[in-house]
Amino acid sequence: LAMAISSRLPAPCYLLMATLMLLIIQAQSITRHYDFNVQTANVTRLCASKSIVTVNGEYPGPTLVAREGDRVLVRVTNHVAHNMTLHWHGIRQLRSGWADGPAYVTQCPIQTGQSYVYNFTVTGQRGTLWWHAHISWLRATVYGAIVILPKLGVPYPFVAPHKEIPVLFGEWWRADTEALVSQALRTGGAPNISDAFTINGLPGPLYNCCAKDTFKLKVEPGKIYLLRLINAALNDELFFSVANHTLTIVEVDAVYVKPFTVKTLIISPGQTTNVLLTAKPFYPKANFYMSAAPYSVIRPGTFDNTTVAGILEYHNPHSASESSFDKDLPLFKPTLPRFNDTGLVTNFTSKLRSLATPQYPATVPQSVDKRFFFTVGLGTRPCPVNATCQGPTNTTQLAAAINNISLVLPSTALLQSHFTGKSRGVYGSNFPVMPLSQFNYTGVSPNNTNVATGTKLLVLPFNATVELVMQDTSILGIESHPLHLHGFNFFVVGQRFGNYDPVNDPMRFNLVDPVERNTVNVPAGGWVAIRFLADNPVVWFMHCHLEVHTTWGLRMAWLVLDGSLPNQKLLPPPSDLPKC
Ligand SMILES: *[C@@H]1O[C@H](CO)[C@@H](O)[C@H](O)[C@H]1NC(C)=O
Ligand SMILES: *[C@@H]1O[C@H](CO)[C@@H](O)[C@H](O)[C@H]1NC(C)=O
Ligand SMILES: *[C@@H]1O[C@H](CO)[C@@H](O)[C@H](O)[C@H]1NC(C)=O
Ligand SMILES: *[C@@H]1O[C@H](CO)[C@@H](O)[C@H](O)[C@H]1NC(C)=O
Ligand SMILES: *[C@@H]1O[C@H](CO)[C@@H](O)[C@H](O)[C@H]1NC(C)=O
Ligand SMILES: *[C@@H]1O[C@H](CO)[C@@H](O)[C@H](O)[C@H]1NC(C)=O
Ligand SMILES: *[C@@H]1O[C@H](CO)[C@@H](O)[C@H](O)[C@H]1NC(C)=O
Ligand SMILES: *[C@@H]1O[C@H](CO)[C@@H](O)[C@H](O)[C@H]1NC(C)=O
Ligand SMILES: *[C@@H]1O[C@H](CO)[C@@H](O)[C@H](O)[C@H]1NC(C)=O
Ligand SMILES: *[C@@H]1O[C@H](CO)[C@@H](O)[C@H](O)[C@H]1NC(C)=O
Ligand SMILES: *[C@@H]1O[C@H](CO)[C@@H](O)[C@H](O)[C@H]1NC(C)=O
Ligand SMILES: *[C@@H]1O[C@H](CO)[C@@H](O)[C@H](O)[C@H]1NC(C)=O
Ligand SMILES: [Cu+2]
Repeated sequence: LAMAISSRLPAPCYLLMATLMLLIIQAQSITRHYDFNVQTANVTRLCASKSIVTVNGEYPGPTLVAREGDRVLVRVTNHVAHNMTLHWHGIRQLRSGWADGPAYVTQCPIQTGQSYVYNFTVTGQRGTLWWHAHISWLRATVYGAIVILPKLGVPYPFVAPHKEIPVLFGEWWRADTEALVSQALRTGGAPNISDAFTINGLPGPLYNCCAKDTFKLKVEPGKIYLLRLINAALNDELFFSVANHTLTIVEVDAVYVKPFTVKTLIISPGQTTNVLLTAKPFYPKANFYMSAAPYSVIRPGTFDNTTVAGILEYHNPHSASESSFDKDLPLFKPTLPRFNDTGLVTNFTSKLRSLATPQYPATVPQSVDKRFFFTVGLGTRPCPVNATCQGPTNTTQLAAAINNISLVLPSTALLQSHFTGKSRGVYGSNFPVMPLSQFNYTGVSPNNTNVATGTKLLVLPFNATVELVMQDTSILGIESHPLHLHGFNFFVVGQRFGNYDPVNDPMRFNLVDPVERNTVNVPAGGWVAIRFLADNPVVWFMHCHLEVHTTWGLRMAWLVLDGSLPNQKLLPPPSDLPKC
């Protein structure tokens, strides 16, 4: 139409029209429709074929692309024998909690043969997030990238990349993970560790018989690439490095950061990190491994310490002979840190800062309405009568807790029971604001390591400013816990090792440009302080993103009350919301 009209108009009018159309396009947000069919697929990894649960038969699953401001409708149809829910990790879900996804928190599962349309808008976010199953351990294979493009005409606050590539780290078991986790829950012991890590579903050349299953990143000399890194592994924080190249961090958890350049980065399960990789200016006549391996302070042998590698291949656009992977070229490997290199992790995380510019401000709450102190860590539960358990002793099972409470999920959804006023007998509203018993959290572990169980929510008034300090404990050993909060981004205002000092530590808080994210590590034997604005009703899950710890109970839920204005209330549930 514009062309037809413009041909009959003088040039200035044409320009004006083009400008107007651009403005209209910019203002427009669209609805994006996705069909996600949950179905099994047979894939071969580590020389063995295995039937896995997937979306649309893809592993990893399809990339969901939206532009800031768009509405997204994902119709999920469950064709497998397992119950299913999907979570849009990091999407704020403003007033659309029904679409958040954690099973028995915001919804009952989508049962075999049923479907459910996840309906949400992408508001005030741009960057990389991801989606994953949020029931049992099905996210082992059911996950994919979410790419949120900036609004039309809005550039990145960094150099425009030549190409953008999602790079998803995963974790692979030869065994069936659902069988594995149900057995672990029966015995009270730790589930078997994984057999491999993957990059975009591929274990790569460092595992036996996997050379053909290798992720290859093809680059051209001199070009800049945006890698959208996602740690979708279940239980492992990962170091990542590309031989002979540096990585410039530009965004984490779909929030821009002040750029900085490293050789090695660390990424925890649940987290996303956008990095720029600049290809060498000339064809280097070499190939380079890009590798990831775990960071852990727990006992060697109790975590998967293998290394996944992909290959960075240079393609010379002007020379056909040099345009494919050549085995005869030298292959360089990055030097990954030792598995327990906490110093590097601390260095890296201390460099993460919000952009804090007028266009991308850091809206850190400067005053605090509600202060909370949570201990996070492991513990035990007594073995059922007459059973033999495989916990730390044969009379105990492994457990984990927040403020010593191991959350028991109800058999209906917390949000539904809240919304319908049927919370009695489902949950209590008395989650403790601090630990019931104080001890030297990072000193000698108390003799009684048992946790309590319960289904308790912590109630927040609408729009309260919250400060939460999360303190690791040494019970059964210190460990770093990536805590993920649904429904909000938060600012990481402080973190240190040892016990939190409520008098002196707040004086060192960064209230100017702290990093804003949705998943943060409680450092091993230390604490982290976060602040957020509770502007999103109603029920929001918070949990360790190490799946094994979530399973043991390192999880809780917030109840953010509706505000008084109509636009401060949770919308009514969609008619197809699954029932329990
Ligand atoms: C996977 O393989 C099994 C055994 O070979 C077969 O019975 C099944 O139909 C296959 N499933 C799919 C989705 O191809
Ligand atoms: C999605 O949610 C919006 C806001 O509640 C609603 O207006 C719209 O009808 C919903 N769309 C579908 C397909 O359910
Ligand atoms: C890669 O780095 C190694 C040292 O880490 C160096 O010896 C080698 O020359 C480099 N190769 C290229 C092609 O950059
Ligand atoms: C991985 O752990 C096993 C068992 O503790 C150990 O034998 C092996 O050397 C470790 N490998 C690496 C690469 O650290
Ligand atoms: C890391 O692990 C090695 C081998 O287990 C050990 O010798 C070393 O002391 C550990 N380093 C730290 C900082 O814990
Ligand atoms: C941490 O960073 C400092 C300053 O950049 C550096 O001197 C130190 O070696 C780093 N430590 C580790 C463990 O990487
Ligand atoms: C435990 O075993 C004893 C002896 O076999 C039996 O009498 C008792 O009923 C059992 N208790 C439970 C709770 O199963
Ligand atoms: C449990 O452990 C104790 C002490 O280690 C041992 O005496 C006992 O036989 C064990 N019980 C079972 C059922 O294995
Ligand atoms: C807590 O335990 C640590 C490690 O044993 C010790 O260094 C510290 O002094 C203890 N703190 C207090 C307040 O007792
Ligand atoms: C643990 O028990 C031992 C002896 O059983 C006792 O000496 C010690 O004081 C207890 N420790 C704590 C922290 O209660
Ligand atoms: C919510 O709180 C923030 C910060 O305290 C304030 O700026 C904002 O106006 C409040 N919004 C509403 C709707 O009350
Ligand atoms: C699926 O979910 C429903 C509703 O919560 C539950 O009754 C049923 O037992 C679950 N089925 C399986 C196979 O877990
Ligand atoms: Cu999550």
